Amino acid sequence: MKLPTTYAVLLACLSACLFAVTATGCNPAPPATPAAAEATAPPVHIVPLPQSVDVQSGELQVSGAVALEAPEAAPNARRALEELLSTLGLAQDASAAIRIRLQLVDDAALPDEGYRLRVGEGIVLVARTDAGLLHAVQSLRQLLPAQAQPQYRLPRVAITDAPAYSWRGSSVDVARSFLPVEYLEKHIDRMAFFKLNRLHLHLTDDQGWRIEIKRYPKLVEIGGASAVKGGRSGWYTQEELKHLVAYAQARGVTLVPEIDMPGHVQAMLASYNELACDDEDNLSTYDGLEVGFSVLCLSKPDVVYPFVRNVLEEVLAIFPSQEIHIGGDEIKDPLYADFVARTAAMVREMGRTPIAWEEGSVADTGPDLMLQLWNEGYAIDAAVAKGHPLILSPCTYFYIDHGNYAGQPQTYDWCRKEGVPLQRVYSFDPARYPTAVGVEGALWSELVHADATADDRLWPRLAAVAEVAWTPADRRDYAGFVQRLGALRPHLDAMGVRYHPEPDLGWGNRDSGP
Ligand code: TNX
Repeated sequence: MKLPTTYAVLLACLSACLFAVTATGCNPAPPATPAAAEATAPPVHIVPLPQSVDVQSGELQVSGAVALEAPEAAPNARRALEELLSTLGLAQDASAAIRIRLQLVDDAALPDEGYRLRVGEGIVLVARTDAGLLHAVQSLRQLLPAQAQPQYRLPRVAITDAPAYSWRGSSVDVARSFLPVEYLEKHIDRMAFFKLNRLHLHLTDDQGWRIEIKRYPKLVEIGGASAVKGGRSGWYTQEELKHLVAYAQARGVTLVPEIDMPGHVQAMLASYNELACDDEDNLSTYDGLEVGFSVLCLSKPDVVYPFVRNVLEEVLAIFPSQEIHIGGDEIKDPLYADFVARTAAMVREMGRTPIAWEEGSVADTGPDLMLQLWNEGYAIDAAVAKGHPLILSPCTYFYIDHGNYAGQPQTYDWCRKEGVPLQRVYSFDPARYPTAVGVEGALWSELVHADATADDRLWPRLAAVAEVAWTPADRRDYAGFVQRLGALRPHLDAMGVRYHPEPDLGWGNRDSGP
């Protein structure tokens, strides 16, 4: 159909404006290039929003095969790119007209995880590290469709990007209810798609112990067989965990183990009764929902500390993560502060950096102890003044065991009765805390007993966690986020994610969820 000229110009302007809005995350900006050329270019939808996206005129068409150039020193990015090409049915052929080049450069202007991505006559991905290149590949993946097509059209674009925060985390509680290795692999893939880089495994709690410790086999024989009522029991062998560590590493994700102590230890006490005080008569496994009732007998240091050291030695031999979480939440005990200080020192002696939940701030430790904030009401100012780095998981924003909406079945609301909807997660600004290293969305599993339920609670909210951690608040806006994330739905579908059908994204209505 031939449109009258004025309409055609108007339409071209409109789509160019829309496109500019998409590319910049809804910051109204004048189109940089002639409207007519942009009107035909495919849009840029990247989550988390990159530092800068410079859309140029025209597009790059790709079909059949591409020539791939990749340095030996970036094996993970190469593997990710090859996987992407194979998903899209693009062959590798050194003589193909379109070249994709992965390039490592020694450029001090690029932060560790930073990258540049240029789509012009070919595609060039540049970074200082394999991790940076991995992020570049994920951005390229988001510029392309989720599934194979006869031909691909890419916008000509120059992206420069780097994260605001180094800790972009997801924590999963596998202790209350177990998650199988296959689920965690999928979860790591999905995290990597959104450039999340820390998977914190809450491996132990009252209701279960999930990590094989060879020196203390009863921990999994007894503690591994237990779970919250209705939840899944089970445990990971050391081999499985080493496999997961490598799987995650290849995708730019670090697994951070947590052994929660000195409270939240009923599974531990039930397995090795000597860890309890002698007058303690409640030594069976536990499948209820209460917290704060069990504690290691800190007045028996000769029993407790060697046990803790032996466990940590095995944990550290599995997990190369620099940071190791020692728990420390929700327990009142006169020797609590002493326990945190001694255990943190133990981790430090072993060459790692301890993390404790925020209550650990009462311990007399150096400022290198990282604290994970979960309760905004907690007096954290002194710890901040002392310089403790903070991982931010305030429950009113990041406890995604809370509902996607108020009253969602099988969710907690003790921290926020309106639940923690997508927009709420997105509205957090980590810059409120000067020593923040990043943020982490926490999925507790008292009420999350199946993979599909975990998917519903994690997604799409973790995409908001990713953008909060990656993109500074002054560049973010919810409308732009919703538009970009909404467009990535086919990618989530292709990854098999059973996400919450979030109405804000146009993905469904409240009744269509599980
Ligand atoms: C608080 S936050 C807990 C967990 C629970 C969670 C439920 C924190 C460090 N402890 O033990 O699972 O609330 O929302």
